[in-house]
Amino acid sequence: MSYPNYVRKLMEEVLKLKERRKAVILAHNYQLPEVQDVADFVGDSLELARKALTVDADVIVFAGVSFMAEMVAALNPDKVVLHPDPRARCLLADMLTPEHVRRVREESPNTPLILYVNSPTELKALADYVVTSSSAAKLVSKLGVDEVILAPDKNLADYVAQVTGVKVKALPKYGHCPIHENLISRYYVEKALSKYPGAKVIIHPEAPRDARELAVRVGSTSQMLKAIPEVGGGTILLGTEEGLTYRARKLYPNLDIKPLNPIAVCTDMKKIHLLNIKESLEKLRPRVELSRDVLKRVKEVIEESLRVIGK
Ligand code: CIZ
Repeated sequence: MSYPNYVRKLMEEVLKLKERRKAVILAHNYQLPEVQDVADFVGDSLELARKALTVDADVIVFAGVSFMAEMVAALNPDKVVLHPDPRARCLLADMLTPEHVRRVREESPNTPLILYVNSPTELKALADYVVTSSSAAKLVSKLGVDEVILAPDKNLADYVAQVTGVKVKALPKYGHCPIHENLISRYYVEKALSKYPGAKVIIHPEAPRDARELAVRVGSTSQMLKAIPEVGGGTILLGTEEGLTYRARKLYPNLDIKPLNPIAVCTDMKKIHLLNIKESLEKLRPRVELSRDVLKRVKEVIEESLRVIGK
């Protein structure tokens, strides 16, 4: 991508500072193109948290929303994890409250409580398992139970129930990502298909069922990227936050890849940009600071979840 001079200069400054600080930058698939381009690794939250385990650096700058930076901190307790703007939160994660968890534990003490990674870190510490959109169905199948509780995304809960045949209770009943619920809805899928007849839709499981029905593949951002060369050419429409399209076009420059809805923009993801990344590298602030006990418990829950999933 060719950037204006102002952006190019900032990119160079960030890269120099990164070297001086011996830091790595991890960027989520939904980040701005220029942030993806200065990052050492780009991926989904789990890929990035695992990548952090293998990097030879004392400082990690996390470009994404807060629960993701906290997951990296939980899995890497000895590293300094910087989150350039802690106001970059997740509306879906914030739909789950301690009261929801307390009540469901009282009402259904023996039903496994599974938290989607898009959830508050303190509440992950109270869950039985933590999943991503790529691992949710696999974990539920492997548990071998008739019923689970999945929080906080009702669409992911519905998708997991559809794929596994297990009863999946959504907690809370209304939890959703406003970008996927409203802007990757059936209306926008039909609108895109009328503009690009015959295009193949690859969609995220946070989208509602009636939108998913029009897709050839459903998956997490990393699964969507993998599916692109497998769906048979022609125009491919990515039904998720628009940032994934930049990554996809970089990976597959010869394919015709478009965002299903170009206005599906997560403004929280876009709160991270070159200026605040540069500032955080200069000041080594803001750091992810959560109680050691919470981070330790979250690490245990994530490790147990990975053990069950069998990776
Ligand atoms: O786990 C992630 O990174 C999220 C929130 C979505 C995805 O599918 O990658």
